[in-house]
Amino acid sequence: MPVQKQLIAIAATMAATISIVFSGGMALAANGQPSPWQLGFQQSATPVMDDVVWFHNFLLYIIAAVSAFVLVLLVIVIFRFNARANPIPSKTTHNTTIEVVWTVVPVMILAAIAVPSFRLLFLQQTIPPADITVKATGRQWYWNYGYPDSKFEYDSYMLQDKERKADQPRLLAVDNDLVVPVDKVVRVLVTADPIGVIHAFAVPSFGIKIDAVPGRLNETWFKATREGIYYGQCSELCGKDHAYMPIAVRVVSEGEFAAWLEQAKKKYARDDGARSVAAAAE
Ligand SMILES: [Cu+2]
Repeated sequence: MPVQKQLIAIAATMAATISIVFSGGMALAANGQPSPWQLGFQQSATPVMDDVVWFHNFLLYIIAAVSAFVLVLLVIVIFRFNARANPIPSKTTHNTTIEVVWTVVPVMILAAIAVPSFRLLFLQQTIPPADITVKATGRQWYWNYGYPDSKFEYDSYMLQDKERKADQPRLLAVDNDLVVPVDKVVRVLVTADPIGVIHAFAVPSFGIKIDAVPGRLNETWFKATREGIYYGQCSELCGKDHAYMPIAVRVVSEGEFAAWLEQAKKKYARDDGARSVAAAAE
């Protein structure tokens, strides 16, 4: 019975594929970076991203219910009201009740979506009093990070394969991370080289993505609730090395941050903006 064997083989392949996809999806626990066969978002590390994940799941339930309902209606129409099953077509027209229902119910669904949607938008857009401010400047093609309160800045380049340690992810790890303290509100000022192009600063685990525009200062914020390294990428097509200017944010304890800040002030002392000015003048 070759047909049966074929069917069994197909079923087995499908089951194997599904289990691989789901086991991989379940294994998405990798902190702050994508994982193979990942389903859904990267793990959230901020209150904003928690809400993004919640809103995403909420919408998923709504669209699944709407799609299933429309599918049921279609199936009913196809089988019950086709020409063969229904030789004498009904001339029914207008039904006030159903017209009210199909107007009011979608309005209620949209209102149910709008309320949490606007709440999330306001949460993202309203920057709470910041504990620390950092500035991210998109350049061709790397990021420059500044700590305006401490008056220093430094460049952050992607690590090439030969520079990378075994545990550092390819195309994401950088030489100098953006370092911030855990459980603190970090305001991020985002801009691009004044003589450059548009980039975008995005870190999926933090739920932030904002354009870096030459001559314009955008701002966003995050409050990381767990220590670790969180990766993002430039998210605006910016040129030939667009794919090679990743963002790495290292979230550390308050003590570690203070220690890092002290040594960074000395290490990057000469980069107190002089280079930006020089680069702009070139
Ligand atoms: Cu870019």
